[in-house]
Amino acid sequence: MKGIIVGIDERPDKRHSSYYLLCIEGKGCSLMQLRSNFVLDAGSLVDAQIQNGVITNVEVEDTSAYPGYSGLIDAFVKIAVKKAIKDCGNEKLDAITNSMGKKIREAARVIAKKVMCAAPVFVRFHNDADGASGAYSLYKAIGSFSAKIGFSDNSKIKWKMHRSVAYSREDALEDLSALLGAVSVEKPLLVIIDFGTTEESNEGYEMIKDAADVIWLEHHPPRGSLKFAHMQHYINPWNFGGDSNYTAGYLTCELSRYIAEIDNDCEKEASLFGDHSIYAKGQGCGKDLATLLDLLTSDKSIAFASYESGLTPIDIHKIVSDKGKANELVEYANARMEEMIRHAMNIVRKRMIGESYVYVLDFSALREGSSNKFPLPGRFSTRMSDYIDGLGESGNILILTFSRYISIRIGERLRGRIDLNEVIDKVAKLSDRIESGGGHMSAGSIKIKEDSDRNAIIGEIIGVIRDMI
Ligand SMILES: [Mn+2]
Repeated sequence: MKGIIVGIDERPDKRHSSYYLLCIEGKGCSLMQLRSNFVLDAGSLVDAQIQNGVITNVEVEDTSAYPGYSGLIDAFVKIAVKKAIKDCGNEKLDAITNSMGKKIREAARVIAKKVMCAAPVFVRFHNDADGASGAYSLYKAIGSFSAKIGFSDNSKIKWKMHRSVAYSREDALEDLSALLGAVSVEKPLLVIIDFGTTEESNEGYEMIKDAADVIWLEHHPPRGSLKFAHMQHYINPWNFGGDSNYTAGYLTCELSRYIAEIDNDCEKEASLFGDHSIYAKGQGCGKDLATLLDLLTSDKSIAFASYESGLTPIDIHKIVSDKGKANELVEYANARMEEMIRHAMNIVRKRMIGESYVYVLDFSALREGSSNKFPLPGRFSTRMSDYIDGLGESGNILILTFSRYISIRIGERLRGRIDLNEVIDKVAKLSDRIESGGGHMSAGSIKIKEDSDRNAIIGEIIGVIRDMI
């Protein structure tokens, strides 16, 4: 078998190292994970005899063949990754997708090439329905693409649910240390889905950018001076005539369709619904998947007996494939959400500003005595805001507090009149007690400094909003 050693997982005892052999012949391509009786170098062109997954005899033809071979891989990728994807039928979404099309396709090609070269890939996705549905779709696409080249090992791709809004220095250090022992002819790849568009990510990006290629799929409005916002694979609908209603999960779903022919309509709808997009239809499999992902990303232990906190798309796939279990979990999540909202409406404080109402809720009081982490405060505030919208008042704002966080939701009738990022900037100017903050136009959160007077800050938020409406 003639091919190139594209990657090695090195072990101290070389006999236990794994070698990845890529063979391209005509239109066919295969990638194999093998042991070897000989020590080989990444980038070598070899003619190998293989028995039971072990290289038993080998002729090394060229130890630095990779640069020449790279073009061959590019040519294969160009054919394997689609040139264009079909429209989905929603004109506005399709228009944004099409204007980003070239960039999405380029990113899809990068991912395909990394998979072919067994390069380490880290996918970090935001811990909500939007981020998780994007990751799940990408997982399906990579699985399908890998199968096409006869490769079933997915250990080169590490999925990590990300609980913060920034890609920090610590995150970069974690990713860098995970690269030890992995050798590939291609640089590792970091894929960020649905978080990170804030200045706090600058430091993490600076640390990782030389060691890995980065693909950043986002839909939060870019704010401040972002060192990564102009890099080749930063894709954000805000830069292409769209806004946050075109969700990051949806973007990832479209990218996935370039990589492989998969059905991801439910994931698309789940990402739109989960993030409250105006394009969400709010029914069918997407709504249930969003509920399920909200539950799983909040508290994995509700669905899995084993205690491992990180949720991966493999876990999601296990649940989604078991219809009975999935339905049971969706029912549970809906019932619990309803019960929490009922309870919240009993303890919420309500006051009037102008013709609108401001609701202030202490989330810790609501969750007291329960070890169940579902729902997390952020999405609870989104659902509660929906519920309040249904009351038919002329306008409403929900402010929810939990430990050092203040989460704000602008109700339906005030949307477009208040830009939360502007509110947060103004409050930050008034007060030196804000550690960080940001989000979308109508949904955002603030982290306050330790020992700050929360009520005083809430008072300032209400004051700023009052001046705006
Ligand atoms: Mn999102």
